[in-house]
Amino acid sequence: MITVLSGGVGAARLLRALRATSHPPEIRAVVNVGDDLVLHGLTICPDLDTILYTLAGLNNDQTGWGLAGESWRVMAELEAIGGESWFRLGDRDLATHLYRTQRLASGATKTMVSAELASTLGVNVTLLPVTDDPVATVFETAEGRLSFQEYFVRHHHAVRVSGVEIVGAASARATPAAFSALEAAHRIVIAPSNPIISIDPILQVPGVRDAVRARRDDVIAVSPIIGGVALKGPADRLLAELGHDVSCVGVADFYGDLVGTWVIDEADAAHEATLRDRGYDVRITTTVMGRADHDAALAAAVLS
Ligand code: FO1
Repeated sequence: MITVLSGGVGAARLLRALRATSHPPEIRAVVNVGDDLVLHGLTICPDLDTILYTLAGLNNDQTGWGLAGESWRVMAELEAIGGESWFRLGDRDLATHLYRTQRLASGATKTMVSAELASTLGVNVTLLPVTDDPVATVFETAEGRLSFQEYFVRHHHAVRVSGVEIVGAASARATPAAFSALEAAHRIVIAPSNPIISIDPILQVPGVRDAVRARRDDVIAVSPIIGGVALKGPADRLLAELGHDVSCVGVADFYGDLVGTWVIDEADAAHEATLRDRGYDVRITTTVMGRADHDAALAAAVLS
């Protein structure tokens, strides 16, 4: 059994690649919930849903979020009557948020709802929100304090960030299922998700960082930075704005002693020696996913 610390798109694609191998192991994903929001009274969990839709084969691969072949009639009506429409919820996607919100109101946890949705959609990867308690990633920016989705969607992650706070993390409790996924895994994988705003909110939940560090020799991380840039999203800019080196070495330094082995892209082969000097084992392969042969090569590097 392997456990993958997961954010959104990068994690979803890695999980899909791992599951597509000829003898896939049992896979559990411990998922970030710092992006979650309540909008129109609905609880929306973008990273959980991106993984859910991707593994169900229903995702929109162009945007990286939401469902393929979506329609937008509710949003158009909402816009027409002056409602908040900057965060786009497709008609079919809305069903997920309605279902989750109703189940939470009747006493279910996010963990339970994730299992229900995964089962309904035939997803055979166990999706585990790291915590069922509320946590929220907040940005200190030139425009003031912004919630995750205000920064990410409303401002197109184009404002300068001077700090990131995971509100609620210190008092959140990791779920027993998340802890046991970390303890029981024969390998823990850190997905090529944004280290600062996807993986760190998982690690900041008390006990999680220690649980990962305790397994360091079995922790393998895939760099989300390739040749000094992030394939998607603001990871490169955030690393620079918060004083980190924008390279696979900068990401390695950010995680420090949590990781035993780094998987880096062929474009970063020149960094291998530096990573080995820092005490890491290193595997070099293509890390750009989306093509079957690339996915298979990356999955093999992670699982071998
Ligand atoms: N991202 C956007 O750029 N614009 C949107 O309107 C948007 C809506 C949305 C609705 C549901 C959902 O699950 C995700 C959505 N995302 C949207 C993606 C999301 O903002 C981010 O990609 C993740 O939070 C980062 O991992």
